[in-house]
Amino acid sequence: MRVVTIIPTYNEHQSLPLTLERLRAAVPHSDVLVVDDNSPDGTGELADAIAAQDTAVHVLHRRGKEGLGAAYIAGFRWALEQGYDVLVEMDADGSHQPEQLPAMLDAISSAHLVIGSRWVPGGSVVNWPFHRKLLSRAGSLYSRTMLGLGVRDITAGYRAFRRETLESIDLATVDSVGYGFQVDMTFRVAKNGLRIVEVPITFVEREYGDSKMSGGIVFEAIANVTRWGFAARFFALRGRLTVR
Ligand SMILES: Nc1nc2c(ncn2[C@@H]2O[C@H](COP(=O)(O)OP(=O)(O)OP(=O)(O)O)[C@@H](O)[C@H]2O)c(=O)[nH]1
Ligand SMILES: [Mg+2]
Repeated sequence: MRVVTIIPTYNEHQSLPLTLERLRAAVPHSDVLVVDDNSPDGTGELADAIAAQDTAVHVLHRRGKEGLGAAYIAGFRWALEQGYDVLVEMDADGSHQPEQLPAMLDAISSAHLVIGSRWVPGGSVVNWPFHRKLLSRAGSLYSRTMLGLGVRDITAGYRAFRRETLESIDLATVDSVGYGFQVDMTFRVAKNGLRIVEVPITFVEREYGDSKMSGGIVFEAIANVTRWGFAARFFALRGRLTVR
């Protein structure tokens, strides 16, 4: 099983080296792809320097900041072309602990998508204020209800996909930017009738650097989920009417 861990970065020069060091120690058989959006703080150059010392580390440079979703789509395309069997998503900021990846990789042998989940028994969040926890849980609950999915942590960004799962999705039509991207991908995997498994993780809030979370990202997610939810109901209804 050839595994690659894709790490999108924007201004993560303090966090990235620590995350890479931990990842290479915890899961030495996983290659790494850093997808940098031309970070002004030099994260891209730093990633190049690390890649020059370690042949398992690769770097994809993009022209400018286009959001998490676009960075992942570019990373997926690269990794599929390179023939990887399992594609992992991981944040650079230390929130997703590399030491918990082996448990997720164990689970991918019997699932199409594994989600590292904060909101299943055994999962947790360290150092988040009450309002962030509430926003995350409420966002998951709303998305789950609107989209009719059983997933508890639908916005989670720590994931492992089998290559067939991504091949079953038309990546060219995925244009969500922030958390909406994670919800969008989950919904598409579920609609394709594939198996999603949640593995508990301990999510640790970043120590260094700034969050890229914004009101716009939250709004995009809520608006999209509402639209998708109503569209799914409309098509289901129309399907029933046609049958009659
Ligand atoms: N390439 C690229 N990476 C991004 C972009 N936006 C965010 N990222 C990266 O995606 C990961 C998650 O972003 P974060 O800013 O940590 O978002 P978050 O986890 O919702 O927020 P906090 O953890 O509270 O800071 C990090 O590795 C970021 O550097 C982007 O536009 N392009
Ligand atoms: Mg983060």
